[in-house]
Amino acid sequence: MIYWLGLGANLGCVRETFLRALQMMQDRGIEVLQVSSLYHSPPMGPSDQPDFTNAVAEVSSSLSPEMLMDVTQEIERLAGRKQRARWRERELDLDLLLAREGERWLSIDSAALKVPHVGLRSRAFVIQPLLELHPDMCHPEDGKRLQDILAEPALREQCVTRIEEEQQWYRRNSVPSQLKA
Ligand code: PH2
Ligand code: MG
Ligand code: MG
Repeated sequence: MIYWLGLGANLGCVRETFLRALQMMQDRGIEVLQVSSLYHSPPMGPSDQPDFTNAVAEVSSSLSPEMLMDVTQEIERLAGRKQRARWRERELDLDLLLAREGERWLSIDSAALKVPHVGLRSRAFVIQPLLELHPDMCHPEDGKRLQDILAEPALREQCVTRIEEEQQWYRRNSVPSQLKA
């Protein structure tokens, strides 16, 4: 199964937190295939909190979506995430955005988990990094091109800016999976 995960945080040293989170995934057998650049954006929701840094990771795993969520929640805890209201500050937020098995997109609509992520359509800070990995990606639910969704006025005004290229923040600082073990 291929999964796309949204990484987000606005507390602590976010770059280090993201690097450690991706390393913890690899340590748990989740193969990190591709990672986007880092992006900055003003907080969606209450504005009395720091700007967020976001990125997207494409990973491969034999885990079910539910089991993958257990792992990402464990990693959020290990990153020191505290319980706060929705839309508030985060030490680390790992969101399951999309999942695909072969040619088939996964669709889950349970109380605990919704895939595709319900915010995918309205959040420029996840669409922009996704498009960096897959410029032609479409929303599985209606086939709309993510590029066209990003061009909508409500998304364009979210002011997402690329702050560090993938080679700079990730490739230079991560341990290649083939060198480990
Ligand atoms: N996450 C939130 C609330 N607001 N805003 C941006 N720009 N990026 C995020 O990841 C984000 C947010 C968590 O509740
Ligand atoms: Mg989130
Ligand atoms: Mg979340």
